[in-house]
Amino acid sequence: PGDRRPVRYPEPALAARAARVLRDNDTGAVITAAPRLYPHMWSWDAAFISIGLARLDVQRAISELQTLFRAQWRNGMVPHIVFTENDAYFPGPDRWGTEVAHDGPQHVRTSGICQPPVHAIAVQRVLEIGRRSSAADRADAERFARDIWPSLYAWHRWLVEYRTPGSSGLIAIVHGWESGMDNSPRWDVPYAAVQPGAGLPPYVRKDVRIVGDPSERPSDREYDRYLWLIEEMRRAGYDQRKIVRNSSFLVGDVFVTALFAVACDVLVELGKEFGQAPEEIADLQEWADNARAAVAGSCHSVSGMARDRDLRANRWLDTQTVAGFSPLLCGGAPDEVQLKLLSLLDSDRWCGHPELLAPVPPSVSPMRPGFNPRQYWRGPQWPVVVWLFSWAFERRGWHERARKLRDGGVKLTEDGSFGEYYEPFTGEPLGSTDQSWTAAVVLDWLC
Ligand code: 9YW
Repeated sequence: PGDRRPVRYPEPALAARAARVLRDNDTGAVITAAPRLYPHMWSWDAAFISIGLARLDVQRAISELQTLFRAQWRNGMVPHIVFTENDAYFPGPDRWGTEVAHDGPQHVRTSGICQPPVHAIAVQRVLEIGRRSSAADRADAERFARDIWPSLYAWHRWLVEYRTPGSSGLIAIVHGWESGMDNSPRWDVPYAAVQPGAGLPPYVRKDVRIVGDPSERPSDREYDRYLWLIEEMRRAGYDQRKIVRNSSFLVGDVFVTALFAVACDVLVELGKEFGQAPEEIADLQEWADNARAAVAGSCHSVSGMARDRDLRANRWLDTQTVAGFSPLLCGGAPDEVQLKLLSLLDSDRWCGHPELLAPVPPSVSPMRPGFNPRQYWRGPQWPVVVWLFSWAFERRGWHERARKLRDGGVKLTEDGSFGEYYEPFTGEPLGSTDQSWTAAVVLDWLC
């Protein structure tokens, strides 16, 4: 189809625009995830944002992560949203009502669930960039990496302590939002079992008023279920044990588990470097091994694709999405499985699909029934997902593969709109534009 978009920015101009997006989304206190649609701080967005920011201002990158971790709950959970004063987003802090939580943070309002644990990866990246910058940046980044390590350890420990129920070893999520891939078809089967109760308080969505075409967003039926799960948690006082025991949604998330494994590896590296407690480093090593084994253990015997597990219904979820490539992020699967996954990733079912504008993985294969090129996590390409695979491949020594993904990511985003997600055949930016994490990963690719 070719690139039918009106403009293509050369790299220096694209980087300048990306920097501008981050500056414009800065409220002074936080960099919001997107200007209108997401006027708060999101947990995994903040991690990616700090990576992009480090290219511009190491101090600012550090303070972004510090702001997020100041909202860490006393039990160790890093909440998925830290709310600003802006009330243009629903569900806001009143709907979450996390004041009832015994372990909640003080002085700041947050949601009551979490998001993928990519923060250690961000801290290490900020450190690397800080070290290549001025002497002052180097010293600050090193101090920061040392000081934040115990909070990162507490966050990882929370995931193990509260979120590894059952024998699969996968990290469990209690809401699709915790996966970061909100309405992915990965969750269709477990969500079908969520029955919103009569006691669901009425609500009015705000997202569909901002995104012009509501068909690019989750449906109202999906939102009822999202809101019902929040209602269940609020009624349980955000007590994790109760939630994991009773909530209508409990799924072992293979993508989160893979990211957790590799983030634990990173924390081990940082821990050794900065002389953190040996027992804690040993914990992280064990958690990484267990998580890696859980990811490998989820792989389908024929396709090799990694699978989520519905922990309520006790069955594997076979829906094939980009999360099926999780073993490539963290390693640990047998060589033949890995090779199978790499050739699948290259094939016309994924990055090699002849009609893709940019050869990077869509959220769902264009060959799968149910693939929708315009709808959120049901088909579009997401630059942050590309960044994660590219980063992981670089770390694994697959430089050529990492470079190809990076080049594909730049091609996808060179229209300079910094879309939240992209239509894979036309490259049309969808959802929000000037999305901070898109600008951030582009900056990391270009600088
Ligand atoms: C929502 C902010 C967030 C991301 C999620 C993404 C979307 C928010 O936006 O969720 O209200 O649906 O799915 O991963 O963190 O960018």
